Amino acid sequence: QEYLALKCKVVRWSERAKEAISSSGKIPTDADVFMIPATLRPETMYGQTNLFVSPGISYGIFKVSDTAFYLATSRSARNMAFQGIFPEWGSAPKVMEIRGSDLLGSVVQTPLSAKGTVYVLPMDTIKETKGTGVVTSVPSDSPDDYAMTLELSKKAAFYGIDPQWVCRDMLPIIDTPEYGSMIAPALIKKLKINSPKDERQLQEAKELAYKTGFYQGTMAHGPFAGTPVQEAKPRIRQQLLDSGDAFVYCEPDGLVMSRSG
Ligand code: ZZB
Repeated sequence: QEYLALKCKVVRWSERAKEAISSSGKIPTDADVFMIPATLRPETMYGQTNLFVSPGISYGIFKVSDTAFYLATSRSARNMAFQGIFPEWGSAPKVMEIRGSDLLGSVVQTPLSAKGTVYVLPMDTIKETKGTGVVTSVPSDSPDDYAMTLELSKKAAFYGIDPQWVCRDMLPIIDTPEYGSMIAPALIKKLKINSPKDERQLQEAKELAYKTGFYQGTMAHGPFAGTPVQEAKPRIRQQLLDSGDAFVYCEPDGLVMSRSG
């Protein structure tokens, strides 16, 4: 599987993260730390509204240079080490670990997004064995993200977050003949999905959203508005690579995943 790994620079740490980082003494105060979501949908990046981490996952912070650090799962960093992402081939220099629960409420930049910066929120269904364990939320186009956004806005106290961190305004990013320009909310309604735990229906919704968006979608936002998604997608991906806001992250299926995960 080939993902695009997006570099989301932290602009403000949560109180707990700030404390953990400063007491570790491992990250220079003038260095940038980037949270790294892995995505298959670069064409939806305009509509990012939040960043999701799993409260139960322990993330690593890895040194790329004296002034740049990446935050992702250790499993994904080990894979990155063999893809020329860190200076020394085969090694991912971990400087510290931090729990997802300590990251909630931090603020990060989200490249290409209309919002510019977004809050970090919890998503319990993130799998440690896939991607980087960090997920960028696009509730207009991802049924999982929409279901989680609804859940968080209903139960902020239960999740231990400030309700104001949950972004409620979605942008139309992709237009489709069948589901309009808000495909995720349309599918959640159609398939009667009530919770982020409705795994089977969410899987079905995700597959439908992928297919419909890619084969029938037209961009409704940004410089490629009016262009078919099939054409715009590789161009937006390339734009993110050229600007240095993203890099390619590949995940070998099966073998390496089960060995290191
Ligand atoms: C932004 C985005 C926008 C995504 C969208 C999807 C959609 P897949 O298909 O199962 O391989 N993701 C990435 N890592 C994880 C993880 N560890 N646990 C749970 N979800 C994860 O899933 C790849 C997609 O699932 C990724 O692409 C990411 O969300 C999320 F409009 O990035 B995506 C119809 C889907 N639309």
